[in-house]
Amino acid sequence: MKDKILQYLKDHQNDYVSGEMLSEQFGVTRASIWKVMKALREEGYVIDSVSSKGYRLQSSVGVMNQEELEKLCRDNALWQTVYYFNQLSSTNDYAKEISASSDQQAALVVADVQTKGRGRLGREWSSPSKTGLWMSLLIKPRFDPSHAAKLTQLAALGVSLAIEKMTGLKNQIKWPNDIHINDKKVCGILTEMNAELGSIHYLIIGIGINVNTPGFDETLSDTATSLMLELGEEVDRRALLDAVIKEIEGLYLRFEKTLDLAFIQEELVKRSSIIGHTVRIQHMHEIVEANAVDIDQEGNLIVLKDGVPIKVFYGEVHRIRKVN
Ligand code: BT5
Repeated sequence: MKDKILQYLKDHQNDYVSGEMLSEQFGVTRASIWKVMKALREEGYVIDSVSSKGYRLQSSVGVMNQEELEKLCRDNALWQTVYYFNQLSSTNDYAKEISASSDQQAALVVADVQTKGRGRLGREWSSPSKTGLWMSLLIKPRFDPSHAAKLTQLAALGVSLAIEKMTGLKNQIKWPNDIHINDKKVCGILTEMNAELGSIHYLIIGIGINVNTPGFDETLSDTATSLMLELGEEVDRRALLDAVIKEIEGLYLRFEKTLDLAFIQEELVKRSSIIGHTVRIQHMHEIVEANAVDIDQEGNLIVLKDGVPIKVFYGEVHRIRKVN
């Protein structure tokens, strides 16, 4: 019934509709109508109510629910199917679940809050309610698994561009999977896949963006930031979600043709927070200190160690100092 009443309000957005009329139209009590209005307001719809006139839908800007997200993704080239939840343990885990049963080639999973948001290597990802974008892009590509890591670079650039276009905030990509603003992390990306030799069963790009997070606890306050903290005003999460998907989609469709990152290599280097710096890279138990000089067409980080170039595929990177 809620959906029907919402549709009615949308169809009559220029008029007030009385509670009495709605209760007759939908065959429910006035108290039920009041409850529906309360629920819609909790979802973020702005509904004006005037005692002598009734209710009027003023705005749906920023509302995140199944219906609004379906509308948003209807015309997407790839990610048209949406699964929206108030709460999930992890959008990546849910994307994994549906990957087995669904024969869809691509799907988007979004949750308002994650109770077990994950970073790389099982680290915790703080995903408080309604303040961030916690989303996963599921895709079943036909290319070889060796290309998969490039998608993290592709997604990082997509997020970086979307943030800049929507908010004007300058941001940097910290290879391989973070977006930083003023040296603090605003977004993390977790790409996971299930594959066998020569073929990918599914690939999931999990993206977490701190959008309207008002502050962080002491474990994160020195290293994390949100768009709202940087901008000084709230950002429309739904519009940002839309921008992120459209950017990534555009990049992905170009990437599919050549399966290399030559077309974005320059941009990745330009936006990198570590190129031109001495960095410490940790991968498994190995720690290397070297100068980060480039990102290649495969999305690998190229560092110079004692003048010898080394290709880095994966790892934890800490920036130490600028190379003179
Ligand atoms: C990441 O891992 O940065 C990948 C994060 C991916 C999160 C998305 S949300 C949607 C999807 N579903 C999931 O379950 N995950 C994905 P990593 O590079 O390992 O960084 C993790 C570290 O970032 C933690 O150990 C903390 O230090 C820090 N951290 C945790 N939550 C944060 C937050 N909200 N903002 C900034 N830093 C955070």
